[in-house]
Amino acid sequence: MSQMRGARGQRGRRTITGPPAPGADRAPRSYTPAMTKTALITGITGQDGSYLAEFLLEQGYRVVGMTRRSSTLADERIAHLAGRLELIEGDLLDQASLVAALRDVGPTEVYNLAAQSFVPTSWNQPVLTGEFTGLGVTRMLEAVRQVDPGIRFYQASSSEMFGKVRQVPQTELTPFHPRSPYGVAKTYGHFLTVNYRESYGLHAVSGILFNHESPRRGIEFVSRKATDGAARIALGLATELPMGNLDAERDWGFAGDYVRAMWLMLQQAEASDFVIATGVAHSVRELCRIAFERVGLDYQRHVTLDPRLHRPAEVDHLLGDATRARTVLGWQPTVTFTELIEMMVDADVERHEARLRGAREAPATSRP
Ligand code: NDP
Ligand code: GDR
Repeated sequence: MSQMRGARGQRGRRTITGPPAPGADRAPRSYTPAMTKTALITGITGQDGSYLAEFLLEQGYRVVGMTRRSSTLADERIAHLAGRLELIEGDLLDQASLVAALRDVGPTEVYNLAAQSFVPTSWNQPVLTGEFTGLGVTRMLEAVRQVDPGIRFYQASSSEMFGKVRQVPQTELTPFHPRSPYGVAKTYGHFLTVNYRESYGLHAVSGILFNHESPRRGIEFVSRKATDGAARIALGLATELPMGNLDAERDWGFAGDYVRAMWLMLQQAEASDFVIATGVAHSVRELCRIAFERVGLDYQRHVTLDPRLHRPAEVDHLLGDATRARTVLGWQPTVTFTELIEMMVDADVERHEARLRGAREAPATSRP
């Protein structure tokens, strides 16, 4: 792991080094290079940060990722971008670090992806979620306003803001009714972004993205939990998978498609907000069925119900209408739900098999 930590330069800036990461998979499609542009991405170590960095590098951008200080490394998703990506330290809790990062980097575009993004954690840590996911947006927007109001700003907003939905499908005009401290914090961040656009004329956009997944999705989210669970059970590493509400429905897409939409939003002459979704909803039950079928198993024999995984207030059904993105941005998804889940199962099987091979091939004297 230590070789992933790159040499530190001035003010905590570093360039990562290290081997390609697993899942350096689907290359984004090419657009006209934008040689002079610099993008600063907060949340670079997350799922979306890694796909967005790949996409922007391919467009010819200079890409700088903001990371927070940690005693352990979280570079796994971006290790394959070694030598092409710069990193700078900063934390959404620390206003001065954001101002300094913007001054040092001089970005033309800021993508604010950093957040406490796991909904169940937001009930356990509501104040921290508000600080990161809500007030963090204010700190970033203030930093933009102070350092260079010409910077274009993208805010990672969420379909969780629709919560207890007022209409189906949801569009940019659907009223919000968030159902978790996470959803409430994102709603605050959304309105703050709109407000800074209206108050100060910032080119600030809020992308209202529905669930998007990939082999790099965090293991605690339901899609990855199901694909990893199916892979482990198929390889004899487990026998059952405890799950929560199987009837919840989501509009799931592929993360690689969704980061392209983020970029397209910032290329528009006028800043405005967009819903990004596939327009097709599936249940968690269906997700489990497809994941287990991929490895030749029947989910009903392995998925068990654990009431402790139910949420205090559930979002039952989300379905997005991305007509505006399709007509204004020319955006549309390229990966179907089944293709997405199968891609994730295959990646999890491959990962576990590689680990098992490694364990078998390790010398008998080796210690854990
Ligand atoms: P992840 O949870 O994978 O990544 C979150 C990122 O935020 C990580 O890089 C994390 O860093 C960073 N972060 C958390 N707290 C701080 C902090 N205080 N200061 C600096 N960085 C911090 O999320 P995704 O990539 O899936 O999502 C990206 C964004 O999009 C999030 O804001 C999420 O809420 C939003 N979103 C996601 C959707 C999805 O379906 N994926 C849908 C709609 C919105 P570290 O590695 O140090 O923890
Ligand atoms: P979500 O994603 O809350 O929609 O937020 P998640 O994958 O956690 O849950 C989706 C649905 O699945 C149900 N579910 C389970 N969820 C988890 N995590 N674990 C389980 O065992 C389980 N069983 C059933 C949930 O109840 C829920 O209805 C994601 C995050 O990426 C947010 O940051 C983002 O804003 C939204 O998507 C859009």
